Amino acid sequence: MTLSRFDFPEGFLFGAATAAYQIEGMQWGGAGPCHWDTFSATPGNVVRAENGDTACDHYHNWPQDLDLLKRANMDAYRFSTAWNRVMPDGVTPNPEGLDFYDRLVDGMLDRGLKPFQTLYHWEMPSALADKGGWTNRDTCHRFADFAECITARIGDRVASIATINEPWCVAWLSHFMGIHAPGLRDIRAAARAMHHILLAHGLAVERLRGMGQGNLGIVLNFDYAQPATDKPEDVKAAALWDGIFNRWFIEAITRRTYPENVLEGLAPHMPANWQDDMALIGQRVDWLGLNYYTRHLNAHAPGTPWPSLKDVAGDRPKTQMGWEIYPEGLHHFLTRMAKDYVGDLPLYVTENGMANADDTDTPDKVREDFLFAHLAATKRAIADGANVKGFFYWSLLDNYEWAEGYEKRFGLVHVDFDTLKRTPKSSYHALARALARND
Ligand code: IFM
Repeated sequence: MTLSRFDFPEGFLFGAATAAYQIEGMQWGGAGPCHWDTFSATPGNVVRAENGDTACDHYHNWPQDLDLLKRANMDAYRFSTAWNRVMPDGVTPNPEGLDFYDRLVDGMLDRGLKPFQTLYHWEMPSALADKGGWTNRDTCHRFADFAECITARIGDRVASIATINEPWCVAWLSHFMGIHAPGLRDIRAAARAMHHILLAHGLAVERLRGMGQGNLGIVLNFDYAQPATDKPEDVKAAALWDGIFNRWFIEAITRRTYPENVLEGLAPHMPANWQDDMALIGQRVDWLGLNYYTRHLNAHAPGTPWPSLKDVAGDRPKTQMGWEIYPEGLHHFLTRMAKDYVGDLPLYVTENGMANADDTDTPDKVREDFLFAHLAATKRAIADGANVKGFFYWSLLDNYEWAEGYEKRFGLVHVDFDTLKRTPKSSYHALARALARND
C-alpha cells in the first residue's frame, strides 16, 4: 500500500532524524572529547574501532544535507546539539559550537524546515564522564546548565526541544549491558543512570520552562516485549523486559512511579532518597516522542541472576541489524500511550527506520516497504485514537551506528565514507513522491 501525505491529518509533519555525533565530525569546530571517543578507542567495543571524528562531515556539508531534506518535500528536521561541542569541557561555552548551531537552525528556517532539537543524543563530555557521568547526580545539574546555554542561543527559533534521546539506551544498554559508552556492566551504576537520566530531564524541563521556552518533550524508545512461549515464567520474563525497557520511563514521566517488577531488582542500588525526585521527573511535558524499531521475544533464563532474561529469535524477516521487522509494534505503542498514559498529548514518531546493506546501484525496495508499512501502522493508530502529529524517518544519511561503526546503513541517502559523496537511494525518491504537495 502506498500512502501519501494526504492520507494523514492536515498539519501532520514528515521529517527525518539524525544526531550530532553520528554525522557532524567532531574533529572540527572546537568540540571537546566525549565518552564515545574513548569507548571506541578501546579495542573490542566498536567495529573496526571507528569513531565520530569525521562521520559524514555534516559540519561542513550541512547546506547540502538540509537541501536533501527540502528536496524530499519534508516539513521538519530532527537534529541534536552536542553537549561536547557546545561545552567542550562540559561546563564552559564554546562560541564556535554555538555559532555552528545558530547557522544550522537558520539554514533550516531558510528552507522552510521546522527545527526539532534534541539536547542529549549521547555526547557525554569526557570531563564529566571522568566524574562518573550519569552515575553522578551532579551531572544532572550540569546538563540543565547546558540546556540553558544552548537554548539561550537558538531557543527563539526551534519548533520543539527534546531533553533526552532514548533514556533506556543511555542507562541500561550503556551501564548494565555494556554495549554503548561508557560500556559498564554494573547493576549499581545502571540503577543510578536509570534514575539520573530522568532527573536530568526533569531539571532541564524546569530550567527551560523558567526561561519561557515552550514545546518541551522527551524521546523514549520502545521495544515490543512478547513472551517466547505461554509458560508462566516466560510471560513474567516479557513483563519484566517491558518494565525495564518501556514502563520504567513512561511511568516515571506520567505517573511519578517506577514499576514494581523492576524495583524488585534495582531498589537496593538506587540513589538515596530517589523518591523525592519523582515530582520533578513527572512534571508536565508538551509532547512525547516514540522511537520504535522492533520486538523481542523474551524467555526466563534459569540459573542466572536478576533479571534472569534471555532473547529467543523470532521468525519475521530481519534487518541488517538482525532486528525483526514488526510494524504492528508501532501501532501497539502509539495506541497504548494514548490509552494508558498520555491521553490526547501530541505524540511524534521521532525515529523509525531500518539498516540495510545498501550500495548505490541497487534499489532499497526493502526500506521502502519497511517505511510504508510503518506509516500505515501510524495511520491506523491515528484512526484508533492516538494523537500522532508527525513521523521522522531514521535516518536522513547513512551514519555512525555507534558500536556497529559505519557498517550498518540506515540512511535514505547513501554516504560513501571515503569521499563523503551523498547519493539518494530509491527509498528517498519514493518518500519524496509521497510527500509532494499539490501546490
Ligand atoms: O542510530 C540510532 C540512534 O542514534 C538512536 N536510535 C536508534 C538508531 C538506530 O540504532
